[in-house]
Amino acid sequence: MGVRAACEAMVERLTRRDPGTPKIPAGSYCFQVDRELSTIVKWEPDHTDVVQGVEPFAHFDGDLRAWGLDPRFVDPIRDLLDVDAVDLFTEKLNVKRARVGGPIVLHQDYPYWVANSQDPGEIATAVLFLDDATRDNGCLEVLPGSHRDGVRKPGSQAGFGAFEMDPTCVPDEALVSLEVGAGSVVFFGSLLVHRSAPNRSNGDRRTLLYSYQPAGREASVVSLAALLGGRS
Ligand SMILES: O=C(O)CCC(=O)C(=O)O
Repeated sequence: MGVRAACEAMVERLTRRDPGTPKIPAGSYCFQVDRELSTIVKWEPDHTDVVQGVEPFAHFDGDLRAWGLDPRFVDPIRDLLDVDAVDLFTEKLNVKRARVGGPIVLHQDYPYWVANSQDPGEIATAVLFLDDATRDNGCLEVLPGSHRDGVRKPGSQAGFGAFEMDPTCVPDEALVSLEVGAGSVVFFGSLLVHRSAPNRSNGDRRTLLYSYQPAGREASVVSLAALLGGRS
């Protein structure tokens, strides 16, 4: 199955399910746990019937797992991590729907992964843009050089929101907007400071993110399953 079709099929499947759990606001997001599938669906906080994203899914979606093992992602990641072989650590789909897709707020990936990885410093991500990404539809914005400056101070929020950075600590003009065409892939490590703005356009702005670690380590779904009391 083509990659866009596989993503939309997964969203459709998850939208039809009723996992019987509440939608819980946490930080800037709204999460719903699906224990049976050991996954988390993110809903748009201002439109809680619209999916914002899903993470993880390679353990239940064979098509999307196969895409994540494509050498066009894996080979550059092996170089980036300087290892011979890598495995998936986690996967995320962001669908940022036309007009209603909200922001992904300023953050590094590192703090989100401290609790469930062997070493978040040894995880790197490939972002595949499924649509042209522009300032208007909420392209990725990155802080050049931030991957060399270590882990930033957490923001002042409590709970899950503490993983987010204080949005005022980086001036808007320091961020570079990655306006890239559909089919582009952006690779980065867990320390890069990044965000993306709401989608103000009439088209979706979807990204598929695969995060990798050196081979032989447990995928994040193992700790997630333990946490959720679901599959292991
Ligand atoms: O899709 C995006 O705009 C940002 C992706 C990202 O940084 C995330 O979901 O953590």
